[in-house]
Amino acid sequence: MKIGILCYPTYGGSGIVATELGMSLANKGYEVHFISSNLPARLDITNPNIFFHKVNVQTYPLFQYQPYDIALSSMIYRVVNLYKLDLLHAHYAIPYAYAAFTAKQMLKEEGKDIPLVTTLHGTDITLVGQHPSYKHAVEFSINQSDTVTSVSESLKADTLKFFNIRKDIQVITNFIDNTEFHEDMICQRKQFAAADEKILIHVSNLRPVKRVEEVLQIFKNVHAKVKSMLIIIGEGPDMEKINEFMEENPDLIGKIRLLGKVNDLYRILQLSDVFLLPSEQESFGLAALEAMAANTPVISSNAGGIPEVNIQGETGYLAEIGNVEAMSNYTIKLLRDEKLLAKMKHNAKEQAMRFDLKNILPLYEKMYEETIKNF
Ligand code: GMT
Repeated sequence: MKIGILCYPTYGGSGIVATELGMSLANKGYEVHFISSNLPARLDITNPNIFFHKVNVQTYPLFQYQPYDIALSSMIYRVVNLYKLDLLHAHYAIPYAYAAFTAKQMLKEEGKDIPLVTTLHGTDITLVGQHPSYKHAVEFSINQSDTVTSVSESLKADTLKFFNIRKDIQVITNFIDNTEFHEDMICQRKQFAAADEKILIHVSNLRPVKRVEEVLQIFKNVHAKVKSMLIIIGEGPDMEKINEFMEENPDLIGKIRLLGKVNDLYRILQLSDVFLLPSEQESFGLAALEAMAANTPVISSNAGGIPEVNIQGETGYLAEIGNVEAMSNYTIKLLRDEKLLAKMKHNAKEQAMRFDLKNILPLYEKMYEETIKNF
């Protein structure tokens, strides 16, 4: 089967899910064509079954906004024709499902067509997709997709609540390739923390929904009770909030390490004791699953799909969105009790095994086969 994957080339979220899925399919012999604005962050382009097609936007002084979506649908149309693709898989509704629909219309002009699968990832439904500027186009392109999947039950419920959807939505959760977590990948703890210090970690795109100011406040509360340091991985608009916090709390400057965008994330996750995710919205929380795959329990909010991943009292603890005190107290309790911490580290890994690639990939393959069969 020849599959076209349309995705963002990002370091996290939908871009990572799309890339990991495409690479796993390529390893099984599928021919996979990535169509994106840049080479996706984790894509192994040396795999002979993987192709990358960069969307080139022709800039012109007349345009106040460059027409990316037109360039994208033209590229989709060209790649489908050139490589005789069997199926398109759009990751994130905006603009991918919409652009794929336009490409399908172009193909129909020539008496051709291609099945389209759209996977909803989160903010395309809960945040950006809700805006009146996009809402109708998002609803339209979901309804025009041949198959629609969502990464959690919670996101499926939100989609049905916020939009008028005529399609059945299949839940295929995000996944993790546990084989990528090797013992010999463990970094030296002493590179980051003293022997008696605990390590807290947060990984995100530092957008307002991630509530990084709460990560910092939780760390401050924990640090007052438990010898600890905080690692923050990622870049984004709320970076300034971190700088402001450090200016207001100079005694903590040496205890906060900002690592920016990191490629071999697992190496650092593996040496952490607790992962913080106080998000205001999270359709799934892939970052939490990645932490669990590295034996790291999660202290989180109970937003969206997080409770489907992080299990209260087993793989970590959850509190109401914004309840910094509860998240701080849970972290302190966990870090003070070595036995509990060891048990939760073990449980976190077991939970990650439930979401293992080998369990989820066959669901995607079956869904592709059924989509083509019913087309
Ligand atoms: O978290 C983000 O803001 C990025 C966003 C994306 O689409 O790239 O992530 C969403 O998709 C991820 C992969 O399916 C989910 O694990 C995240 O929970 C989801 N983010 C939100 O819902 C805020």
